[in-house]
Amino acid sequence: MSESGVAQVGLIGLAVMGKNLALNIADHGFDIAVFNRTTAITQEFIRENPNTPGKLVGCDTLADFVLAIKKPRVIIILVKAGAAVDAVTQQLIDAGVDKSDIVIDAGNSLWTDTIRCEKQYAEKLKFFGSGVSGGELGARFGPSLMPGGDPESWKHLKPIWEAIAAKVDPKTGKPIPGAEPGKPVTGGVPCTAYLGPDGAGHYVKMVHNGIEYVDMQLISEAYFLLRHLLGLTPPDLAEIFSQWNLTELDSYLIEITADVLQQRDPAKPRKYLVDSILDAAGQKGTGKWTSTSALDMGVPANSIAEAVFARCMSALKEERVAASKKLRGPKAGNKKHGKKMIEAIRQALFCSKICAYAQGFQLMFQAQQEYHWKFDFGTIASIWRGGCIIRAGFLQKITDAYTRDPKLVNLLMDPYFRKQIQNGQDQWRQVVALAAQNGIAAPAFMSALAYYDSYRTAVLPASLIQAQRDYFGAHTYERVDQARGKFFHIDWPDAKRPQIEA
Ligand code: NBP
Repeated sequence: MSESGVAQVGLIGLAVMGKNLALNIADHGFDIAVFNRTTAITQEFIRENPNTPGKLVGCDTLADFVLAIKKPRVIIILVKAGAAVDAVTQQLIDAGVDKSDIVIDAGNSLWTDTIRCEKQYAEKLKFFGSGVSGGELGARFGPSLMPGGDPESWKHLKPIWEAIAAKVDPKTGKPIPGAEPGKPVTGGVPCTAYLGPDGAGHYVKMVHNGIEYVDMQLISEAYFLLRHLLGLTPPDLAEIFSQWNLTELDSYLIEITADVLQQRDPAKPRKYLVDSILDAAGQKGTGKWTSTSALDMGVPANSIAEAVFARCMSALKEERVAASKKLRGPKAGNKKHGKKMIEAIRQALFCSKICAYAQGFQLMFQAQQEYHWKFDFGTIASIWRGGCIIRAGFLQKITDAYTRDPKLVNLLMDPYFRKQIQNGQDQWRQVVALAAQNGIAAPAFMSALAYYDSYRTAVLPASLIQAQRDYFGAHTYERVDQARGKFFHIDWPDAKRPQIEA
């Protein structure tokens, strides 16, 4: 049962994210009303957490839940993205939420849904969107939070979001570790900032996830090359990734990779778990959304899409097993490479990572024009420095790049990133060539290099594509010696005849 109007905030949806975020909010002294569609889950949650610094008010009905929260109500929804968000929003309206109340969808919703919901429910409540990243532990002890919506609503959410977000050291930009139940981190810069109206926060969260896909793919390709080119074992590799975590590659994903590679299989302790896990990657859709958005807007985010396709390819396990017995390639592996090759793969990973982030930021650059947002890219990179899955020392370098030049069109043009690629590109090319020669699939390394080489090429072969298009479909072409926007067409079959009399 609820007490009337005591809670400063409410939260609906007590699955992995909701439970942990509610405890994080309570740890920061906020009284919070909680509700879950399946009542037993609410009751168990309250039973298991009797002594939180802020009070947890368990509610069995939505009517009780709405009454339990002070007005104007701030209500966070953390349910499955899609239809459930609309269902819960409508139920809140039916239960008495009104126009002065703010409903925050903190799930992984498609940004266009957030734009639609803000409009659709405008007469009934203030609908707001926020990305939350960091998984279970992030939600519990400090996520990265990416809010977007009406700025007035943000004023009500801001104190809660700034309190519960991950914190970074203002001098080093590194995450401040050490939060524990009941003892949150105090001080530091919170990993949250208002990003813009309607779907801006969910768009940024989606791109974060797209980058996460490619970050993970690149790390797994580095692992695979080290294993198959050099014949290294999981514990050797764990050591290498631990060492890499002390370099420019320092990041949460590299850190957990080192941990993963040390893990023995609980069912077969002589084996390493990574060798017992089926090589078929799952996906929930945010990488696909990012790639679809890139295709829709014509932004070349090829490595992000490649990472999604790599998961699709991995899922074709049975077909790949059958093909492996029929389709021939070179014999992989040349264990003579040694330490120099380890460093070359590290450089290839770092250069590819720079290109992947360049694509993600280029995508957001285009989206802000499409949706009339005004992103501060330095701020976006800064709120990803802690709490989220792609957190990395590298993000401080991105913030620095946009501080140097807020109008930077592509990260590759920043002096720091230019220099890093200049330093690493010979080794990057060597690794990509070796992967090809040895028949080892490294699609994200290869597509990142193709992105780099295409982006730095003043004249691409697209002139021939335009000629072909004009030939078969009269699609017209622009000329190098005329202003952009002037289009030409010729009657192509005539071109076979001599144009100039000898
Ligand atoms: P899930 O995405 O697994 O959703 C489960 C929750 O949704 C349960 O509380 C369930 O209630 C509730 N729910 C559903 Br399903 N349909 C409902 C409906 N029609 N009405 C009311 N409640 C409904 O939970 P999650 O993994 O905690 O994720 C929550 C959100 O956060 C999602 O959008 C997810 O994409 C996003 N996210 C997740 C992670 C992660 O690491 N898991 C990270 C970042 C963001 P029930 O108990 O009654 O079934």
